[in-house]
Amino acid sequence: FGPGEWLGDGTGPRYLRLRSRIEMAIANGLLPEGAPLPAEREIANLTGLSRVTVRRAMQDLVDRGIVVQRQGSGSFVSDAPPKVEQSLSVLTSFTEDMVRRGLSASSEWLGRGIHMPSPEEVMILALSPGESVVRIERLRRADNRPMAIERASLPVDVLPNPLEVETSLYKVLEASGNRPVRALQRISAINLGGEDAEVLGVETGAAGLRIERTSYLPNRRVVEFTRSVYRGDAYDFVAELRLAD
Ligand code: 16G
Repeated sequence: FGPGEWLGDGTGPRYLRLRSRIEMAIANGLLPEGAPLPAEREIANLTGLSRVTVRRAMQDLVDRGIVVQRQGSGSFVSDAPPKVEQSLSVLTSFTEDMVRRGLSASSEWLGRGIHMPSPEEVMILALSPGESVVRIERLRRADNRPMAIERASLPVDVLPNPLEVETSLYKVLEASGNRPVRALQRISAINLGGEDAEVLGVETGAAGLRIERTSYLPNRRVVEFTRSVYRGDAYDFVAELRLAD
């Protein structure tokens, strides 16, 4: 861009206009993956914007994973795809989340079948004696990029035929009136190890998130207990906070 063209003709806060200008330059290949960005000071000189405005635009790009900053060597256009932002306050399915973002969801089966439950499954799913459990284990992909491994356990009567699940588990549950309406989720930090790291395509020890979701029907019956591991570099979980009443 020449001087003065950095902001475009739009309105709105200057840092947002600068940010979208940089995003556009990245999107149309003017700034390719891995390309260095000028130093903040240089951008400020070029554009006549204040350092504060430039820093704010850059910080936004860094927060979104679009730009990476390397200590001592400056800022670069990230060569990793941007993170997926996932809301923590709505109960949606993986497929719905991806479709909403214009990404295509797909799954690779790692296992599915009907089993004798473990003591943990009996407890969490509140199974009656002798009741079986359905386990489905999938690698979830967004636009072919591995995002998470999900291991779900369900009481067999809510999902009598696990082979019915094509891409979306919640779609099948919905069709039989068993879609969960409430869920509790616990998120913890982990280092991805062994097979999980390999399946997700990351180095052993890479950062990940473990998420456990227990989902309920309106009558408070547990429909699903899912333990997932997410790639730490693929997801940002976002929650809206309000003042307590
Ligand atoms: C989400 C849920 C998972 C659920 C799945 C259904 C988390 C951490 N997990 O990935 O518990 O089974 O959605 O998605 O959000 P599906 O309908 O696409 O199979």
